[in-house]
Amino acid sequence: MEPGFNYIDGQWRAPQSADTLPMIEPATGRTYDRIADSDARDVDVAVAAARTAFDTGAWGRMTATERGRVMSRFAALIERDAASLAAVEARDTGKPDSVARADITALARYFEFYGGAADKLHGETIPYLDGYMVAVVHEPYGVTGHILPWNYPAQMFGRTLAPSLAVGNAVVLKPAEDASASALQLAELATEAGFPPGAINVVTGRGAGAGAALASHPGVDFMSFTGSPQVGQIIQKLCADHFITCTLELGGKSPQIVFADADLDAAIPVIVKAIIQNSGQTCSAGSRLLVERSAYDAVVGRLAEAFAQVRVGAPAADRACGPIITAKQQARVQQFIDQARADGIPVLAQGRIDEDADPAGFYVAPTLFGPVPRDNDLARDEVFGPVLAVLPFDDEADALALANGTDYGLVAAIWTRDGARQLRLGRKVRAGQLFVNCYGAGAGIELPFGGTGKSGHGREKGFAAMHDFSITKTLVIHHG
Ligand code: TXE
Repeated sequence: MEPGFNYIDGQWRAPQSADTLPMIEPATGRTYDRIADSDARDVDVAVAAARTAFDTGAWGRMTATERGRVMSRFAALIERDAASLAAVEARDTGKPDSVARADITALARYFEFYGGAADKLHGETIPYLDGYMVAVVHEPYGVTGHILPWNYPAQMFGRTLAPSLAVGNAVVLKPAEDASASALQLAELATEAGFPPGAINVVTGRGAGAGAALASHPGVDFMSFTGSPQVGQIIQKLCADHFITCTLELGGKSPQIVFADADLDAAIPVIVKAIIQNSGQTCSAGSRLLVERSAYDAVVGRLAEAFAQVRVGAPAADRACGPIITAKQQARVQQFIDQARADGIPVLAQGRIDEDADPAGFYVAPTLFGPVPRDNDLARDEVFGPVLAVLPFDDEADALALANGTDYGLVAAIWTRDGARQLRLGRKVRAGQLFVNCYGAGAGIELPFGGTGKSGHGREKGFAAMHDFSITKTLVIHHG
């Protein structure tokens, strides 16, 4: 890996400008290297390389089966290098070591799944007029642009690049400036796996620079963006300027609804994990807990006990939570906690930061608040940290109104033994994924994932992502 360089056309390329950005270790606050702060000229070179790979290069000439084989080889190389990739990821993001390792397994799984799926995106024929044959086929766009966040850099590399590559597109990736290390290492490894030059290009830099240049580039045919709603709107407007569409994955304020008849032994550990996982920096974090009033005391009592056990520490300490990604995000999360306290919302429990954690690291104590007033920011806004808001509800109608009472709609869960209620409510809660008596239920690479409203649009994962990354073409042949 060559920090300070971009990976374009199968080789390390010096950026046009000498500007760089620091790579900072969240666990210590120390700068350990620098990446290029690329500009529009670097994006131009990367898009041109991708275009050539698609139009006339080896990538565009490969059959779907051959593409799939390259992707499967890449999955195997990721597993071979898993230890070093996980170490890169843990240092760059602050993730606990075992979590970083699990992320690399998920990344390999994306390439395994989509490698196998590459030659299975079948079309269909449609009975039509006499003397006509109609075939519906799925074709690649050409060049897809990808702007990624910092919370799951390696996993997101798989989640958004693999389905696009499987369809046959060539890709240009702008990773988050706060966590670009694994993307650079992976781009080089992809060449070893057999991806031809230009199939995968990585350009580092700030969002307003390289990111905006990518989304507005006339040579990009489709954009995939994961990040904040504010920037999602910018991306959508930039795409509209050159008549392309985009997938937006913008986070959420996902509710878990717990009824009095729920199996609390099963629910409590899952509820805790859903908010502390990746220190709450997860788009699908279960950040709102809606509890039937009659069970409120029992639920928060058990939850508080579990929350108080949560430990926070450096990656090598392998606690449940690591640090927050940057000083800026740490301040944002802490501000939510301080404001909620100032608003008089009771703190039900807090996790504990290891005493030997570096004081210069970006640590936040996981915090459980309740009851949170319905109109408080904590009940509606995405904190993106290990902060859980508990709200009581009166009955099923009230639970539904609360669940659907934010601008988001990404994920939700219902905890109840009542089968009819599971179905009734499950169909009405606004969410792209709805869980019953579970949450997350594994990595779920096979399962379509995405949001509605402020959570964005388009679907990632499963075959749904391959459809998003392809154009449906209808061939109408008159054979007489
Ligand atoms: O996101 P940004 P930030 C949410 C979460 C978090 C908040 C802010 O609530 O607290 O967003 O995080 C690129 N043109 N999520 O500030 O700025 C940027 O370089 C083009 C939820 O880090 O949206 C990075 O690569 N690109 C989310 C990416 O956008 C631009 C994950 C995300 O950064 C750009 C992350 C521009 N003008 C944050 N400005 C999730 N859905 O999981 C920035 N970028």
